[in-house]
This record gives sequence, C-alpha cells and structure tokens, in this order.
Amino acid sequence: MIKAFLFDLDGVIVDTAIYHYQAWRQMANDLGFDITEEFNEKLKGISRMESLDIILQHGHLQLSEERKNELATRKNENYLQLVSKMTPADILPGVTDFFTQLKKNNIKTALGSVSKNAGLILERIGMLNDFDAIIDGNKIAKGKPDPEVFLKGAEELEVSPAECLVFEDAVAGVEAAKAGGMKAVGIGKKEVLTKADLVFENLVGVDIRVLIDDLNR
Ligand code: B16
Ligand code: MG
Repeated sequence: MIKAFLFDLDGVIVDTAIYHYQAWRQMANDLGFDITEEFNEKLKGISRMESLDIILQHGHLQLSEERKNELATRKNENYLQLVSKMTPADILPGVTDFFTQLKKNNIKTALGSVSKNAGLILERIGMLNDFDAIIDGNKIAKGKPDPEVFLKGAEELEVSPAECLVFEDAVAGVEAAKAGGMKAVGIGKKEVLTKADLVFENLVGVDIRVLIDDLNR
C-alpha cells in the first residue's frame, strides 16, 4: 500500500533549526529584544515570512512590508553563511542507512520542505540526487500545515496520497501530512507529535519492512 516516502528536510535529514535560530536571534537582538530556543520551536516548518511575523509580534513590533522584506533578506544572508559550512557529516544519524534500504526496496522518495534553500542544503550534504522529486519553498504557495508541499510531492511521484508516508519533526508538518490524507511518522517526541501514526526519536535502526507492516496493521 505504501509506495512512496516523503521527507521533511529540517529536523529529519539535517538539523538546520539551530542555524535558523541563530540568524533569527541575531535579527531580534538587533531590534532590541530576544528569543529563546523554546520560542524557536514554534517556527519549525513555518515559512520565512510567517516566521518573521511571529517573531515581530513577540517583540511587539509593527513594521512596513518594505522593512520586513529587508529584515527577511538580511536574516537569510546570515543563515546562508551558517549553512554554507555544512557537509555530509551534518546528515542526521540513521538517514544514510535508511536511504540505502529505500533504494533496495524500490520505494520512491520526495523531499517536502518549505525552505527556499532546500536545494542548496541538499547539495552541501551531498544528497541532491537521492530524491525522485524535490518540492521546496520555491514550488509552493502555502506553507505547512497546508498539505500543498506533500500533495505536490505525491503528484510528481505519480502516487496517491494514501500511498505516501511522510517523515516530519514539526507539529505543523504532521498536520500537513494528515490534511493531505497521508500517514505520518514523527521524528522527535511522542508528547509533542501527538497526531503522528508512529513516532521515533530518530531514524537509527528503523527497518522499513517492519515499519510498513506496523502501519498496515
Ligand atoms: P527558508 P522544513 C523549514 O524547513 C524550517 O523548518 C523553518 O524553520 C523555516 O522557516 C522554513 O523552512 C523556511 O526556510 O527561510 O530557508 O526558506 O522543516 O520545511 O524543511
Ligand atoms: Mg522540519
């Protein structure tokens, strides 16, 4: 029944959340307030401009569209400087073995990330050719929890949503998968990813045959 696996990038394949946090925090500090790592959790899977709005609201600031665009551009430049140093060593534990199993079992793969920098990050970590389809922030109009990013992935892979399994670390991402009629594996904590069909701490030791059997049960 499951024919395709769709992967979120940040938090599943690599941990870029830390770099997003550093770059947003720098911006907030320049504007005279601070954000915590706990606050940053709310930004996972949320698009750049929506993240900016949430941060500005937190700092009680209302700015013009022009100023917001300037801030988002500068944040992205700082973020790009941080991610430019990434290498294949930044691939999260278990991911490489998991992809080896996928290839052996002829399972189709797609990336479903709202990041406009997804292609560049995949290139840095040497995984640009590991996906049959790449849907990123440049191809979608609506961010997670809207299902668009995953529905486009299913479409490009020519499978139905019911044949897809999504891997997500963010609450908004699990919601997007569910809204698209897909099953979802959460990567992280069970208490947080309550809507996921199954939750793993990471992909270390996850056997895809056992996983698919468990989901079909
Ligand atoms: P960018 P994902 C998301 O990636 C991040 O989780 C989120 O924190 C970020 O704001 C968003 O990408 C946009 O990223 O500024 O690079 O376009 O989790 O969907 O892979
Ligand atoms: Mg994520």
